[in-house]
Amino acid sequence: MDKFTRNYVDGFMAELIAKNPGETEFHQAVREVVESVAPYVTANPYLMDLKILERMVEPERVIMFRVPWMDDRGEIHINKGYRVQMNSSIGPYKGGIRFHSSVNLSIMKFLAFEQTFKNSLTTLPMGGAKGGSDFSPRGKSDAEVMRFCQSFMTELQRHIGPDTDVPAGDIGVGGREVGFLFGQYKRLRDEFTGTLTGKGQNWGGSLMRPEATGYGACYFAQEMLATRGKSFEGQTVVISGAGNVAQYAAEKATALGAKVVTLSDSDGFIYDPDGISVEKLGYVKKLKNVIRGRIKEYVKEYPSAQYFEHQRPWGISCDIAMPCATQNEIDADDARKLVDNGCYCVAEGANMPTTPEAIAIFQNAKLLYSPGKASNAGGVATSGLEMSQNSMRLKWTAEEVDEKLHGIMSDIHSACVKYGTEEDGYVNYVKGANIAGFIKVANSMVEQGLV
Ligand code: NDP
Ligand code: 2IT
Repeated sequence: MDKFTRNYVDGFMAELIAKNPGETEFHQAVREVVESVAPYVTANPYLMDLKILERMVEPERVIMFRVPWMDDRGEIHINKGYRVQMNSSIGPYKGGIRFHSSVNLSIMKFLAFEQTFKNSLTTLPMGGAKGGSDFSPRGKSDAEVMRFCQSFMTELQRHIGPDTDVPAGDIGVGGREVGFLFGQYKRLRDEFTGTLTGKGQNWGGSLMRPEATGYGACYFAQEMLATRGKSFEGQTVVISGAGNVAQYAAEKATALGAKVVTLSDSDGFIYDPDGISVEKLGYVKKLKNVIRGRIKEYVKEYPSAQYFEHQRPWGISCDIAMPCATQNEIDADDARKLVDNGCYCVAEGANMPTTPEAIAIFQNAKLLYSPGKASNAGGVATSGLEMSQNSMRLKWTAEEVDEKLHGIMSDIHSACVKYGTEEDGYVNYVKGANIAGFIKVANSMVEQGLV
């Protein structure tokens, strides 16, 4: 990076931090993008004159609201509700809703910012947004979750709509929560539209949407592996998380011939050296989605596996790692362990799971490393396909959706190669994804004037 561009990045980041104090995850996400796109911006000075990057980091709208609800014992609780509508230059706002105790404005803004570039990469017309609450569904009854979702939607419904903003799931928001949210939306607005995605199969949901993020991450990894003449066949895969993304990443990796040996939750991880077979994964799905239990129960069912309390799985030797739980779950020590143990491919299912220091370790070691905004885009892409089906009032077959998903992941990979290939031939997928995602949004903003 030349000196002028370096100064531009440093000045930009200093101003961002001063204007958004304490929002560390947001700073981290912005820095990653700005480092990638700054050479393009300084080479096209009209983008600087028009303050495109400055506009991109200021959300078009932030909605924050009170979510009061009553638990089963009659006690009242107050949670915070958020919707960050980051950028609508290429389509209606689109992005998931997260219910987790850690949710705060910084996390909402980082996720909405990432979503803007991810959605641009999908090639579909979707802007960027994210929402959520510091409510944790963990340990709550179905009735409590329903009352919470109804209260949350009572406020959110005035800010969303099929051509305005279309939420979906994320951590803590799956089929059950989308159902309760949709029911309340429909009741208050008196309209049956595709305003949420990830809906049930009987009421507008797309086939393959539950599978899409995990499957898409594997399709993306397949493309990366192919650049080195490799495939999933016979490879050992370490996966974190045990939720929606992790389950379907494990399912597809296994179907493609790999052996998946770990899954985790926020309490610890399980290591099954024999591999988590289709049958064992069926047990995990029931455990997590129906019984809503903890991953440690796996070792009671399958005693040849081990449970490691309060640890992450990155010390287990593998060929391919797929972080599918949460942000900053791979730090520099974890990255060193992965590299030292022979891991050569990291495909992110989660959003920003790797710290900047860990990314540098992967890239210096020339690993195949893809950022979430590229490799987990299959989820929101299939949400986009659900929106299309809802608008047309028809339903595509699973094969049709899967084929489109596959094509989109392959196109995202090509875009990363186009913009991210370095002089020595190494594909910097971070750079590629950021520049490819940025150009489309930036050009759209230029064309739409100062708004
Ligand atoms: P789920 O709620 O279904 O699963 C989340 C999993 O991650 C759980 O096993 C959970 O464990 C674990 N987890 C959550 N928070 C933490 C934490 N702070 N530390 C350790 N483990 C944690 O969510 P998803 O599978 O939908 O989401 C996983 C990741 O993928 C997130 O980063 C999300 O943003 C991203 N993503 C999701 C998409 C989707 O379509 N759902 C699309 C694209 C990205 P526990 O039960 O203990 O909380
Ligand atoms: O981070 C993500 O891309 C999601 N949680 C999915 C968003 C969506 O609208 O399907």
